[in-house]
Amino acid sequence: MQQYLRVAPAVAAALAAGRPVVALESTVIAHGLPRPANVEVALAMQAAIRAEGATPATVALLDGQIVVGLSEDEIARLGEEPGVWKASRRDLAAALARPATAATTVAGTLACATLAGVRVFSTGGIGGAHRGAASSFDISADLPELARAPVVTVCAGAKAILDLPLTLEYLETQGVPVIGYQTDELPAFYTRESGLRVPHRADSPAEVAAMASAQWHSGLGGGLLVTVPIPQQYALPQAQVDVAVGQALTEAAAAAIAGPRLTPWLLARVAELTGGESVAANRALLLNNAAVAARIAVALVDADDR
Ligand code: PSU
Ligand code: MN
Repeated sequence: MQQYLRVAPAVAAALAAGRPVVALESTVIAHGLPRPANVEVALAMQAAIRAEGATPATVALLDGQIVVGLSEDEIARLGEEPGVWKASRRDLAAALARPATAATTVAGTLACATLAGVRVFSTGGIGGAHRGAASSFDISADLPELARAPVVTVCAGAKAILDLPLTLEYLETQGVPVIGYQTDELPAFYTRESGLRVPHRADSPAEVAAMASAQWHSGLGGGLLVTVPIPQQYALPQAQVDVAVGQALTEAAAAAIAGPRLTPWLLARVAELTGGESVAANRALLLNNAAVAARIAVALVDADDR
């Protein structure tokens, strides 16, 4: 396994000492945000995690290895190199063998975090069941991986490009506890509300840590999903999001965009249609999620010490 896994010294030291660590994905760097905001935000997320007393561990595949804990130079490389793969779980072995430079999705990052023993992960929005999934079967590998990996994933819900009720149904089928953070509703990324109730709620990092401890120390295993609403002042107007999402979906269907290209295509189109405001919103929720995840990681260590 050592051949394929490289854990950065700072991350390895924190894990060995039982100190808090937060994993970060890299698809947002390579495919989710425009340059140069991508690298700036990636570094700011790491800083936000450090400010809460935890160690950041950004994940990607470089030169035939899973790297858990990218350096600043490696983050810049991911943000600038052309042809970086978008790696879900099914792409990891191929990227290692080739080798290909690969950014990891939520599913890919969860699989790699599990190998390294990282228990908390922060992202922006998870993948989910696409609209029309009942016939296309396009359900992100993020959902089964959230069930499988023994990790707390912190996100801002899922974008309205997806079928959110179907996404919640699938998470229920897979046995993933979906926990609203200081909310009873599933947040919808750019907006704080979706009109959909989440099954569980936690109002503090300690409450999330207590649920995770119960799940893992009881032997139930698997992951938990914490959904954090975007900070109010950065939320986009619902109508603006609805119009942009509607237009992006219509255009994607007309252009027959499907498979792994679909999510990045829709995200880029919605970003174009909503202008710079969507990038500011994306940045704000990514930093907020990173800070909440770090507080949860700290609370988990405290729970272990008791
Ligand atoms: N949703 C977002 N932003 C993102 C993604 C999803 O709002 O950057 C990325 C994540 O890396 C997620 C991936 O894991 O897209 C899902 O892709 P797919 O639907 O092809 O599984
Ligand atoms: Mn898909």
